[in-house]
Amino acid sequence: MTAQGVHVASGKVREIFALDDERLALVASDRISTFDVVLPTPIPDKGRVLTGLSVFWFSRTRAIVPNHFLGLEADGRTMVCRRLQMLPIEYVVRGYLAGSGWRDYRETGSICGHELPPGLVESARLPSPILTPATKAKEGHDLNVSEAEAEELCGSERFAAVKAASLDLYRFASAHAEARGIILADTKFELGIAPDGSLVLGDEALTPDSSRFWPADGYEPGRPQPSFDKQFVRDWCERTGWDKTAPGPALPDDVVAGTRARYVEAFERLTEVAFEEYLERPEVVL
Ligand code: Q0Z
Repeated sequence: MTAQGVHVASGKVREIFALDDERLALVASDRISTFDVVLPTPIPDKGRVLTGLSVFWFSRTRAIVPNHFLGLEADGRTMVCRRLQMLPIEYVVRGYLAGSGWRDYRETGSICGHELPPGLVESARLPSPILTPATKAKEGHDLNVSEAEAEELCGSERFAAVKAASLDLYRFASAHAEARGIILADTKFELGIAPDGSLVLGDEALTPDSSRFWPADGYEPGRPQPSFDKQFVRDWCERTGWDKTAPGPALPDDVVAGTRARYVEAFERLTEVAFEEYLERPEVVL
């Protein structure tokens, strides 16, 4: 037991504490992972940027779907939320061809049962956003499943509601981001069921750790796009010749500073709140 409650789970870069039977605290650290390895050097304020962005989106999307957000702690990195029964599937919405979606399309011409037009190139914008559910793997990568399989696992009524909510959230957020120079290529939602049986958006939402953010400036289909936030780190790691197995390399100061600046830039562009102001008054994002 700590001031923050009982530790119940760790992610790569986040921790969850139980405050009581109904409430959890989600704490975003400054750790950063790249090529699936957590690096030994933190990025100052990364956790506060991510928590601030989640809270910003939660406060602006609650009319699309209710969410688990209850409150933001004064540290800017801790979000208090309602405890939910999480669904066994995560809901990825893709507006562009990247990552496992690009790989599946190249190999089969479709993604999670969505037939796509032939001739699309890497990073191409899709004719319309698609939902590509994935099962949550404890270790390693999540497994894409068809909508039919997700429907089996969630129930068809529940699945229809989750699908509509996820696509609506993506359309809202990608339009907001694109108007501010950030392409939201894809994003992952985790939903759960509240004690009253209602569907609720949980976890973090529409952050650079749960999404692919690309700079709209310089977007060019036909090649991989640079990550808005992590590209400095990735490029530097590539140049060191690191074999991408743990432990990762310690980052030099200029790479840390450049990466922090990109997270802060994403925060400021999307929220239109000065990051310094968020640090003083985290509730300004609400
Ligand atoms: C989220 C995760 C993290 C490790 C469980 N509102 C909720 N109710 C019940 N469970 C969760 C939530 Cl958000 C829940 N995760 C993902 C987050 C560290 C794993 F910060 N696991």
